[in-house]
Amino acid sequence: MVEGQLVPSRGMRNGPAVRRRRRWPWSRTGERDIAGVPRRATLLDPDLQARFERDGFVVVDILEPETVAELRRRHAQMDHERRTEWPWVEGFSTSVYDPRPEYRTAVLQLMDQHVAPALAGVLDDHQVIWANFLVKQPDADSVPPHVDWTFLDEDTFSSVTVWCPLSDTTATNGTLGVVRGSHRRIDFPRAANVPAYERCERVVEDLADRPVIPVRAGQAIIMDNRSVHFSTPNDTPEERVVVGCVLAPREAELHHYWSDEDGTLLRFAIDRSFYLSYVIGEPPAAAGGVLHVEPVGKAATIA
Ligand SMILES: O=C(O)CCC(=O)C(=O)O
Repeated sequence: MVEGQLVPSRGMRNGPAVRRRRRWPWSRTGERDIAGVPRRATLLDPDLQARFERDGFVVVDILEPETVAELRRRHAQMDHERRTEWPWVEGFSTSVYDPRPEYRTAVLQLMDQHVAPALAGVLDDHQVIWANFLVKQPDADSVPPHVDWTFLDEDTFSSVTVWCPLSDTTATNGTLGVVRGSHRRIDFPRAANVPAYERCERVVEDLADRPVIPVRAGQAIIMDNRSVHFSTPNDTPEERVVVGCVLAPREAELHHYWSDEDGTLLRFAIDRSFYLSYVIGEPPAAAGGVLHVEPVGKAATIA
């Protein structure tokens, strides 16, 4: 299959996914982590899993047109007054940084209701842990190459971003691009308060294959969170709205990394409620949803 081609999901073609008997969860195509341990599989389809392991992303058709229309309608009805705008990317905003827990809960419920069921036929027993609308206003800037935070133990598991636009996206209105294979180079924890742009660029500077991926409304780029990615400017008069969820294997412990004042890198074990109330950018110690915390080294040398 070629990127951008439709890949029918089992959930879509055969009705709601039937919960299957648990089976050996490890990758059937054999990606191994740096220590040589096989990784837990992400996708149900072995061909897609092999492509995902090789490239760090796949493109899959996940949402029916009615679901896309419903998500557009619901998005238009919400009060996005306090979503975060980024001074370094003019015209780009993200809903998950909105400080209101009730707003974030409403977005998570929307994704649980409309996106998670579609993904149940594509991903191998995953849950949504981060639910986000990513918006590019007309004339918005590009988002420079970067890598997402670490959400779990990446020696064993992959977490994924599911980037699913609610209208067709191309290079002219802010589609996503990925540095192919970069996920195999990114082997360090990414803390929320330790910028890693330069380190990421350095680690992948010789990787020239950086496809800018056109995506139809309802298709999704499913991307390993270790992948370096970016998006193009929106040079059109239309707002670009994308569903951007992070999903993790259901059994995986969830992590959030933070560098404390003396530069110690802390690993917080959290539950799914953490990202509903945690004020992103504040020290996470007092946030709801923290299960325990452990120092794992010096941020400067690890992150
Ligand atoms: O939606 C976009 O334009 C970029 C999204 C992105 O890079 C991210 O969420 O990390």
